[in-house]
Amino acid sequence: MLHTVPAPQSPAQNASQGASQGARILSARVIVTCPGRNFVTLKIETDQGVYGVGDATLNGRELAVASYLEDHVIPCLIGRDAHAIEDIWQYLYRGAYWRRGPVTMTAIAAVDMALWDIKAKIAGLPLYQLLGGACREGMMVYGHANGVSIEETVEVAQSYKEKGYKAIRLQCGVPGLNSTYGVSKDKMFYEPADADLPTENLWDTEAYMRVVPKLFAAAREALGDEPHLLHDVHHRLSPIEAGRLGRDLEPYRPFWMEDAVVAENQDNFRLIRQHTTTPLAVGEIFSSLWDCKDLIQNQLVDYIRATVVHAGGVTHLKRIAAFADVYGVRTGCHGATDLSPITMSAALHVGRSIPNFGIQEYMRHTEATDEVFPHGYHFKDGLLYASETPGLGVDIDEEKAAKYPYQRAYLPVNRLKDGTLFNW
Ligand code: GCO
Ligand code: MG
Repeated sequence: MLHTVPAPQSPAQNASQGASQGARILSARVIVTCPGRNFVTLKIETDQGVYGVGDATLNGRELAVASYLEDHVIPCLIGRDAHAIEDIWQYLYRGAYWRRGPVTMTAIAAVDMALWDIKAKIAGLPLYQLLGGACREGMMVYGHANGVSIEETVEVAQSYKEKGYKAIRLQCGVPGLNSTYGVSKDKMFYEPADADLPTENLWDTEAYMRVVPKLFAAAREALGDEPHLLHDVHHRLSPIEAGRLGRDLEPYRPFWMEDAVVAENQDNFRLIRQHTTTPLAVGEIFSSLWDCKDLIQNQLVDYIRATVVHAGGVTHLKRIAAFADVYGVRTGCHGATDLSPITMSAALHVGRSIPNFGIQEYMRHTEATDEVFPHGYHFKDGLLYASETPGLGVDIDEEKAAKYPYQRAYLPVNRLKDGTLFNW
C-alpha cells in the first residue's frame, strides 16, 4: 500500500517539524520478499529525493508487522520531519498507548532504521559517524558450527577456524532425537523456519545435558586454546539445570552460554549465577530495555543480545547499550539469517560506535538474499567491517525482491516425549 496523503498537522507535529532543513516524509512502503526466507522491509521516501530502508522482519509473524506498519504507522508518518528521529520514536512508542511487544517494537525499529539511513545519507556520512564515531575498526563475529554428531560438528568448527573465525558457536544433534535446534542439513545457511505449518520436534533434557560437555571437550581438544567457543541452549533448561550445565562446561572456558532458561522471570538468572562462572548471554527475543533492565543492573548476565530490528531500532539499542555499559555488560547482538542485511548493517554501525561492544553473531545469508539487499559490510579475518558509504550502506533491489513472493513459514514447536508442549 502506498500512503501519500499528508497527515493533519497538530501543534506537536509542527514543533517537531520546526528547525531542520527540509526532508519531510513523503511516502512509505512495505516490501515483502522471500529470497529463500521472508523479509519485510520498510522504505521511507522524503521530499528531498533521499530515501531510507529499515528491516521489519519478525520470523513467523511477518505479515503482522507489515500490517502494523501499513495500517497504523505509515499514516502517522506522512508529512513529518524525517530528521526528528527521537521525537518520532517517542510518538510511535508512547503515542500508541499500547507499549512494547515484538510486533510494535519491530515496526518502530524499521521506521527508526530508515530515518537514520536518511539522516546519514543527507549528512554524507556512514551512520557510525553520527553515532559518535568509531571505537574500533572491525567487529568480532561468531560463526555457527553444527552437525548431527560431535565429530561432524568439530569438523565444521575446524573449517570455521581455517576461514579465520575467532569465535565459533557449537551445536550438535542429541542422541535419540531426530532433529534439534541449531543443527541443519545445510551447514552454511541454517534456517529454522522450515515449514508451511510448525514442524513438531521432540525434546529430551537429560540426553542433551549429557552430550554438550562432550562436544565442548572434543572441540577444545581439536581446536586448541584460542578460539572462543559459544553455545545456545535456546531457552530449554530450568535454572538449576542451567547451573549444572554451566559448571560442566567451565573446564573448556566457553565464551558464553546463551538463553540458558526462559527469561520471563528475570530472577531465574540469579540462581544460575550462584552455580557457575560460565558467562551468560540473553536477549535475542527482548523488545526493549524494560525486558533486561533487572538482568543488567543486577549484573546477572554478561552479554546482552537485543538487536536493532526487534528492540526498537538504532535509537533504542544505543540506549540499551549505554545502560549496559554502566554495569560492565557487553553487547552480543543477535544476527541469525532471519535478520535481514539491513539489520546486520545497522548493528555494525552501532557496534562500531559503542565502547561496550562484545561480539556479533554472523550467519551467512544466501546468495539470493545478498542480491536483493546489496550491502557494503564485509568479513575479513574473523571480523565484520561496517560499510563506509553514507547511510546504513545497504539497499533493497525492488525488481529482484519482486521475483520472490511471500511464502508462509513457521518456526518449529517442541514437545516432550509424553506430548507436553515445551519451549523451542
Ligand atoms: C540464534 C537464534 C536463532 C533463532 C531464530 C528465530 O541464536 O541465532 O537463537 O537461531 O532461533 O533467529 O527466528
Ligand atoms: Mg539464540
